[in-house]
Amino acid sequence: MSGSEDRRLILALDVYERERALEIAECTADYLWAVKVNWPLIIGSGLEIITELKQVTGLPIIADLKLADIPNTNRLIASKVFEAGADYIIAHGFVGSDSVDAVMGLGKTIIVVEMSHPGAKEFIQPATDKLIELANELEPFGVIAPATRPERVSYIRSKLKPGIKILTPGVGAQGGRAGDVLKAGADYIIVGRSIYASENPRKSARMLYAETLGV
Ligand code: O7E
Repeated sequence: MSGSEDRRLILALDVYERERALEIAECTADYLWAVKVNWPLIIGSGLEIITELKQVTGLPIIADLKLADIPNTNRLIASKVFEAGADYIIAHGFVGSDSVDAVMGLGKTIIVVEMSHPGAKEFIQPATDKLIELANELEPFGVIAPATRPERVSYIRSKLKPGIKILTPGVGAQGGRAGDVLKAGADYIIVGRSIYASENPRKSARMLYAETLGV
């Protein structure tokens, strides 16, 4: 294990309970680039969990709220979440550039251009080219692309402006493999159940971290 600059693993901390979340984050932090907080943890533990996770891990926190509202509502939500200490927010792009822009005006933003589940083929994948165009225009920190489809990650990388990061959920429980998706052009892998639901989260995080080295 070394400095955070070579870390490409993001923990998707999708548990409800505050104590469990803090315990898992603390014991895996050495192998992570960031911790991603989604609705289950915010509903279960409150927004203050963002501040606590930052204190316990010292890592960046990604608030995965998949914001998809009108600009004013996106702004109202994002401002409270950044205030709580989130370093990045994930927003949907399909609601349009004004809605995404409202979030980007407040802090670092990650736009969804394609999702990892089978249903993503129905509506999101047909819009991916336009969502990539939106990202190229707005230049967010990064985009979300599916680790379950490395060929789509290669495609997205080929169309995306250099410098915009690609973050890929779907490794492990959803069937994606770290090496394949990193080789396809992903910058980071996002992993939830394969770490937090394993018998030994620290060991699982260490093994995934090792897989990301040297790809
Ligand atoms: O399958 P797991 O348990 O490894 O968890 C994956 C996490 O990534 C989980 O928090 C899920 O909500 C999220 N995710 C996907 O699985 N697929 C996507 O397409 C997008 C995300 C995600 O991170 O959303 C960002 C918009």
